Amino acid sequence: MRQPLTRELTDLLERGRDRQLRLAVTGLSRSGKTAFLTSLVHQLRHAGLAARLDLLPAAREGRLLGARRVEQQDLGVPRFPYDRAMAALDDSPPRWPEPTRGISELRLVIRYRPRRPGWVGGDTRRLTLDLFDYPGEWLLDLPLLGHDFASWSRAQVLDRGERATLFADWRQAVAGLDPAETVEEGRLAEIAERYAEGLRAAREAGFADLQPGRFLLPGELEGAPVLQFFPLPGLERVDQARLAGLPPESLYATLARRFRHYQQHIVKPFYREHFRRFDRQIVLVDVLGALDAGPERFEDLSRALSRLMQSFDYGRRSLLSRLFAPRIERLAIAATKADHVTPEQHEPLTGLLEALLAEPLQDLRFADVPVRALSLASIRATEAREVDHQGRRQPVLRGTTLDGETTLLFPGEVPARLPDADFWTRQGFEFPAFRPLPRDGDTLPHIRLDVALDWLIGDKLT
Ligand SMILES: Nc1nc2c(ncn2[C@@H]2O[C@H](COP(=O)(O)OP(=O)(O)OP(=O)(O)O)[C@@H](O)[C@H]2O)c(=O)[nH]1
Ligand SMILES: [Mg+2]
Repeated sequence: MRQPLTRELTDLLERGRDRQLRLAVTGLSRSGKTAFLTSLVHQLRHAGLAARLDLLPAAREGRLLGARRVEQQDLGVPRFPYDRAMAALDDSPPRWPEPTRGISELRLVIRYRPRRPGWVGGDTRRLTLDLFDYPGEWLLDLPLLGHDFASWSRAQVLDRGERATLFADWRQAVAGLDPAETVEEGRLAEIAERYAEGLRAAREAGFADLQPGRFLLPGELEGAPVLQFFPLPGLERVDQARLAGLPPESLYATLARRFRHYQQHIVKPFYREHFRRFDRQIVLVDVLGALDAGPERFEDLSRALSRLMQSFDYGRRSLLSRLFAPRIERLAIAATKADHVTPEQHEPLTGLLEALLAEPLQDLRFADVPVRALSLASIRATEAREVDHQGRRQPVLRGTTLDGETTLLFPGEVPARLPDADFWTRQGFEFPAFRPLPRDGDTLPHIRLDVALDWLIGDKLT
């Protein structure tokens, strides 16, 4: 026990001396967390050399000397696969890093020269930055911690819109089940599998608000009974006292037990270990992807985000702070993949992000947590150009699609507010996914990653 204690103590001292930060990169599945982390590590490693970080004062002033990966804090957690991500980006043709399937960590030591060298410690300083990456699917288990089985079941609305179709098999399987009946083990596993299939189909169709996260990416839990539960529809019509009095072998009691086990033994440890304490946070949102996918998906993203931000809720009532007491000093919210639209659309994109997060932003302001909203591209995959269109200059993008076709296009206008019904009927968005640009030895091109870095760590580099 001595070793971890000593390490914790050193960490504490370093943190006290403002030389250590833990940054939480938060985002739903496919929001761009891994791309952000890869580019962040890459840019900081090449700071002072080829990296273009003009909007980060320490870099602009030539004081940022670079960064090195060092042994991370928790040796039991895999290391963030930076080299693998870079190898994919440098492949020919370049590829995006793989979707994340488990947790990983990385510790970066940044060297810089302070603006005013102190009396002790020479004229260079070090800032240790702890980062971690995980599958976005697991993030939505955080709001699940705030529920009991009955309220969670009620919160899963699966009988409307497109979800009704995606979950049709599961709905048929649970229809007519009585909470009081005893259901055989194999049958439970089968219904749970139908539920997992529904979740997978919904993810495939672009929905974001999907729980439980481990059903989508079970990792080492594949096939374990703890993953064999599902919400029970219609519980609101059953008397609470009757539910509470049902015998342990009843369907209701069995599912509720598994739900609690999932909360206590899977979700809680994950958050305790990785989100327990962090100083700064960036929330990444693929706003453009949701706009492209249409009103129902956009609505779904909005719901998922507000549930998520409620759990992080930076005020006193927060679920996370009640559970683990994190102390967050500042937050960035970023619309990712901004290179999917032409540069003059970046401002409305940030406006739309703020509209999407209006409620949590209000809470943050109230809790006096400094927030900054921006749009960025961690790894820019397009070039902005202009063409003559009917006698006018028209901004366009040039990029290469995943199947290798190089195109010029104007993807569309981003509404600066939450889109109304009219927008959805009028708007034509064209959003192919692009291949990363070949970098030919250059640093990874980005849009405003330096602004995000300045907000998140710049004050520690003065
Ligand atoms: N054009 C563009 N595409 C991006 C950018 N960042 C991410 N993407 C695209 O978004 C996809 C998902 O990005 P990831 O970084 O893997 O997302 P993630 O949040 O780590 O996703 P999970 O690991 O599944 O939770 C990538 O494969 C790219 O296609 C960007 O800066 N520009
Ligand atoms: Mg990832």
